[in-house]
Amino acid sequence: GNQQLAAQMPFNADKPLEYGDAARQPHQGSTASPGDPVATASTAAEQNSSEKLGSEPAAGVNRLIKPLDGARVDSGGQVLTTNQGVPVADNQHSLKVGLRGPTTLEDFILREKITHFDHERIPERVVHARGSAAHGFFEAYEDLQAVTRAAPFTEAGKITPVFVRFSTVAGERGSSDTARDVRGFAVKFYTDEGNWDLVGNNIPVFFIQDAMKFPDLAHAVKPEPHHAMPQASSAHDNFWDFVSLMPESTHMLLWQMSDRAIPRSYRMMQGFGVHTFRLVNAAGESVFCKFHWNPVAGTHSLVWDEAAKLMGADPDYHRRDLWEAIEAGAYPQWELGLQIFTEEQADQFEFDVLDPTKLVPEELVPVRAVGRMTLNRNPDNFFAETEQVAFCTAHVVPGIDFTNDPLLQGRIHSYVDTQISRLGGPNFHEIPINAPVAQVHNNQRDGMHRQAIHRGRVNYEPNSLAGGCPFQAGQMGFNSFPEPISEDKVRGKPEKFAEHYAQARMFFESQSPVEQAHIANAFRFELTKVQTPAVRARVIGNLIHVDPMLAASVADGLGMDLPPPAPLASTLPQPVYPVSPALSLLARPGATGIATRRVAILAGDGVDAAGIDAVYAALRGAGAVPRIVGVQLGARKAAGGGRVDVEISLEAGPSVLYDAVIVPDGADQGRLALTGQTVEFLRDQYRHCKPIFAWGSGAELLAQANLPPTLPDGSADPGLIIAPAADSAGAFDAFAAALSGHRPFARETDPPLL
Ligand code: HDE
Repeated sequence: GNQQLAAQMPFNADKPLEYGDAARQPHQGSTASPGDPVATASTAAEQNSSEKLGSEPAAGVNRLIKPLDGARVDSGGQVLTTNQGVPVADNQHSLKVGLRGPTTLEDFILREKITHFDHERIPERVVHARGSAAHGFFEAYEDLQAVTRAAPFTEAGKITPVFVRFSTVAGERGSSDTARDVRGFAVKFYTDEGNWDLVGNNIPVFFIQDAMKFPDLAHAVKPEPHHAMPQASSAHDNFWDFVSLMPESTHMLLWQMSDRAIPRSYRMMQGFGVHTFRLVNAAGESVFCKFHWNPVAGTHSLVWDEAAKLMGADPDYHRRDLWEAIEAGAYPQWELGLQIFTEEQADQFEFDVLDPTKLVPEELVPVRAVGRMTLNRNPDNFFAETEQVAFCTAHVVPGIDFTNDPLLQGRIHSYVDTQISRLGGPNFHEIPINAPVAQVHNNQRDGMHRQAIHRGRVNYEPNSLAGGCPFQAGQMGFNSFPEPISEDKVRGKPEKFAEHYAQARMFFESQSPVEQAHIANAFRFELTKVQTPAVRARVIGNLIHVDPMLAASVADGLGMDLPPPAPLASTLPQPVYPVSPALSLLARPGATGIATRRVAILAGDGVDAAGIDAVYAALRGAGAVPRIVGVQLGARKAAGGGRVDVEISLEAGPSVLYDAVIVPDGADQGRLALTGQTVEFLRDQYRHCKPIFAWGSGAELLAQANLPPTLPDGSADPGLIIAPAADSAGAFDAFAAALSGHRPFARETDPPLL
């Protein structure tokens, strides 16, 4: 019936659909549901469903607070209209007095179109402006009701829809993805007891201990206010001036200067809730908890020279990677881990669990895997979903509660507040991406852009005229954990907060030598950009307390003498933490092998087409992404008469876009061998420690590019596989092994040989 009705009506005149059963179904063609593919469906993952994404709300339920179908608009087969639904006859010409005359004020169609355009932009997020997001779901492994009544954890196998946004912090909305920066990792769980937002980062600690300092931190790292430079970079005087005067930032700085701050992919980084939270069970008993997201693909990073070049080659590198992985069905996954400990245990720790510059070592409290998150659908519309999603640390559900971490306490205020200015009013919870799956009933009314049409005369509680509804949930509702407190009202902090270096030392000592070298180099790079010598000296004065060798190496890199150590703020004995192997990126190679890794196969006239076909098939079979790269697009004449189609040119697809390179027999022939781009490509692959597989005369091309055949000490380079033929025994497997693990860093030198 609905379809027939729609067919009879040429325009969007859906007024009759307000009545009867038809009102509960989307007007055919004007909205689309995942089960109902439409001609204009543009993304492969559009068909993937979930409770949040899924189909129609039950009868009587406000469609605006239920799944997204009702909000999706598809204009396939539809006539162009104004925002009032009036069909537009001509979208190309304004209304003029004569063909060459002035435009009339009467042209409401022109004015509506231009006015709407004039207001298309909203303020970008003051921090975390650049980001990308995806839909998915969380699946619980087990029933956790003994420790928490939170809805996602009430039974094994329970599915909760999620929307996840990853971001950089400092850059503006159009900045580059691969800047050295902390990455945001914000998860909105649409639980059946309301929305729970776990608004975390990919680094488990933070720069500061108290919300009072956050505006200063953000001002210091953002572009300097007089000339708005530099974009998306902490490598400038203001940032280092601030942190050098804020020794509590030292631990975080070590993480930020590590390869954690230049991830290979959003899919290959951890996430952390950072603060200590509380879990509360139905009996009202509480334990402390730290949240961890561990990527199934393992933790992998870029190297700095590569990250810097990627900012030019593809500023959307992480955004594209996330989008393409989901479109290809290689759904990114993370395991959720909890570190659960009691208040009594916390009292025994050498650090204060309320201090967000400290982490709880996994060796002290193991991480218990409690579920898995899968991202399986890209947003339909970047603005409507990714830009308008509003994460708030205040969004907790029964079973999850706050602690007195003074940074967390300030965040509880900040996130709701910032949405009011960013999204233009207090009704941002009604924007479809923010609306909970759980129903919303209260007496909050009106405000800008109100969507819900509340019925009835009663908008207060208690009431008798509406039978007391909506009524208080009592024990069923959110009850704050009744933590007993009897203290003076003061500004200050506990003494353990004043110890700033012991965990920074633990982190540094837990890194592999390669990771340690990258940390030292990153300090050297950033401080080289700092113009004020006293700022450099103060930073190194802090590093002396972390590791004197690190401090000496950074000072040496800057051509300065070692300055005096910074004064210590704490008189307590410095704790000594054992090395924590879990803190090294190398601890998590991941379980997905070479899947989603991008491999360039260099090709030109005279290459071994059969060999290329074989490795191409083997790469595809393992889920990797091969690309045939050459001097110019199009068909190349292969050896023996076949042909190879070059998919992308060296110019458009430079080395940094690939995780590894294959150099077939015959690649040393013709134009490929003569170009500077080929040499640059191979040298960057080598410099960035990527696996290289050459067979036959392909090895000649490596020699022409001067790639060293062995490591500097004369031993074999584990990332350089040279074989007589594509199918030589063990050759491809050795290449795949080098590609699936971490990079063959053994060849790295500082400064680089090539
Ligand atoms: Fe945020 N932060 N933050 N932050 N934060 C924002 O909220 C703030 C902090 C984090 O993808 C803002 O909606 C204060 C820690 C993420 O949309 C704002 C303090 C952690 C995102 C804000 C902190 C984060 C934000 C800007 C110190 C890791 C992006 C736009 C008291 C645990 C979420 C917005 C998204 C965004 C304030 C510290 C993570 C202004 C005041 C610690 C992932 O409200």
